[in-house]
Parts: sequence; structure tokens; C-alpha cells
Amino acid sequence: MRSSHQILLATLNPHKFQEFQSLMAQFPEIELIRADRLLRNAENLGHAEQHSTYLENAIAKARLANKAAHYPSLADDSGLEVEALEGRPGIRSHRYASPQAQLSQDQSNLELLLSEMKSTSNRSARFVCALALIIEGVLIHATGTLEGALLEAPRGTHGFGYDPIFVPKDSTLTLAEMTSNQKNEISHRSKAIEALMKQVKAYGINFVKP
Ligand code: ITT
Repeated sequence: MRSSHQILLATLNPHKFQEFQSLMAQFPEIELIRADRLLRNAENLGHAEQHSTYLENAIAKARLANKAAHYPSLADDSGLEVEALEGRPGIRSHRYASPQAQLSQDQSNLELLLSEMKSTSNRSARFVCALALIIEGVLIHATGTLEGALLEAPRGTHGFGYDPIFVPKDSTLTLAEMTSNQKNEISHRSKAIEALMKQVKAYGINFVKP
């Protein structure tokens, strides 16, 4: 099966877009296109996240983008699951502190989570990333996770979201203290991309650079 070399990345989060660009650099035949370049009402992507699982949300975002732009479309729905909070903020990670928020609320989300976790000794948490790709009428999906623990105060300036308080298992650095390459070697997103691209290959989908 042949496909164009372009994939619309159905995200409004510029940090995610940046991460995908470096993660997908290992597939130079693929060009990622920003959602705001192709979708007239890109903000509708945010409204598609009404479901109760990451995967359903990712599929909804990918479907919406694919239908609107007629491009192969890839969507990511991700979040942080905290054991002591029974999995919260989870699929609500983006709008944790402010349910109506459209733009990034990273700072207020961090502050709310730290205050909820005050004097909680169980610091275990994990990131989850679900990806959905719609290409040539086929839906392909994959998930990746990253286990770790939460600090009591932020450290580091790289990355985004909850990175400054998340220390991956077997690391002493937060994700925000790591370089983007270090984060990309271990992240939930990189694991999901690896699993997704294996399936893309198994389907016989070839990207052709003009
Ligand atoms: P799109 O839906 O437009 O892709 P979004 O930021 O709303 O952007 P999600 O609904 O998937 O994306 O929410 C993911 C939230 O989970 C994100 O805003 C962060 O707060 C958090 N998150 C996900 N991956 C993360 C990572 O790698 N590092 C830190 N926080 C992350």
C-alpha cells in the first residue's frame, strides 16, 4: 500500500508537536503537518475529547482531523495517572485545574496536583499515551506508558505539563531536567510511536517522499 509522505498531527499542543517532530525524525520519509495549518476549526479537536478512555479520545481526534482535511491523521491522547489519587488526573490531565481550559494550563495543573499530594507518601505515578492513526481508510492504534514517581516540588525547565515533578523509574532526573533526547529515549510517547510504526509497517503502508 502506498501513501503520501504527509501526516496531519491532530494536536493543538505545540509542545507535543515539537516532541513528535524529534521522535519522528527517525522516519525522514514522513512529514508532519501542524493541525492549525490544515484545519479551519482546529479548536474542535479539543471538543472531540469527550470519551472515557485515552484511546477513544485519540480516535475521535484523528477521525475529526481526517474527515476535515482528507489527510492521513495522527492523534495523541495522553495523561498522568497518580496511584494515590486513584488514577487522577488521568484523561483530564490537560484540564485538571480548569475544566473549561482550551490553552495550556501547565502551571495551575502542577500546583493543584502538588497540593493534592501534600503529605501523601505514595508518590507512584505513570504517564500514558494512546495514539490513533487513520490512513488509507485504516485505523491503527498503540499505547505506551512510563512508570515513575512524583516529587514534592518542581525541578527542571524542559518539556511540558507535569514533566517538572515526574521522575521516571531508574532515573534521578525529572523529565524536565532531561534533554529532549533523553526524554524521547524512554517516554510513553516514544514507546507508543514505536509500537504504532511497527503496525504501519506490518500493514505494508509505505511513505513516499516526492
Ligand atoms: P491535544 O489534545 O490538542 O493533543 P492536549 O494538551 O489537550 O493537546 P491531551 O488532551 O492529550 O492533550 O492532554 C494531555 C495532558 O497530559 C497534557 O496537557 C499534559 O498536561 C499531560 N501530559 C501528557 N503527556 C505529557 C508529557 O510527556 N509530559 C508532561 N505532561 C504530559
